[in-house]
Amino acid sequence: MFRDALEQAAKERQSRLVLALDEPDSKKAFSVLRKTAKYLLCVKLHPEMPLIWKTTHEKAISKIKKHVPYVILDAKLADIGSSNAFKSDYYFAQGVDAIIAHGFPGMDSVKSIQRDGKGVFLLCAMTSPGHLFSEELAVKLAAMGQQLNVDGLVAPGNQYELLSKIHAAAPALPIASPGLGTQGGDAKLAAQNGTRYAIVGRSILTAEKPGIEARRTRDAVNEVLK
Ligand code: O7E
Repeated sequence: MFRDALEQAAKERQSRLVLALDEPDSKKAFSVLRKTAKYLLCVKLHPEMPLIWKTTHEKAISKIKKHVPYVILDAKLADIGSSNAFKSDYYFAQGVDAIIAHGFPGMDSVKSIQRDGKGVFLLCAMTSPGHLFSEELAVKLAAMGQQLNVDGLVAPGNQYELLSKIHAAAPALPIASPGLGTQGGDAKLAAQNGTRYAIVGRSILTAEKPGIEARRTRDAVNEVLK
């Protein structure tokens, strides 16, 4: 499973840090990637980013993979099964290793993204203020993820109580968390509450020394999870 490959890579690279490559200037984006790659596990990419960089998905993904082993696509797929299926077919064919999906359209929609050797992360709640994911819904989504045996969950690294409830609802699944740094979450506290992979964008992308910031975040997570 992709889940096992990611965990193996985390051990080999001694990093559980996922860079959210949310930089519209491709030169800047790849400069940060070069400076931080040795501290990263992998990259999370929005599907629009290659278009913003005026390139193709295939080219952008293969360029990123010169630095890190995996690209997780933050497509947040939330459609009926047949549409989720053709979207994920396309993205996996471009070199994407895993896709992030919403669970509220139901189990069949998520199932239609699952492929041998490719990953699916299920989003259980969001980091944004005023989000509409109640604790009840978040826990239900986590249980759905466990039932579907997805590769991991996405849960907010800036809401520790909700994060730990999501973790308790699906203890077998690794959690990837955004919401760290700029959105107020602390990597070490998040890791203590269930985060296994830290997703970080702006606090690294805008740092004067992105390598130092990436190393600091990587070390904070590694202090909790060896
Ligand atoms: O705040 P930053 O700059 O560290 O970036 C966080 C990234 O995580 C950014 O790409 C944003 O789109 C994403 N994200 C959240 O910030 N909050 C969420 O609840 C969910 C995501 C996300 O990545 O969803 C799938 C993992």
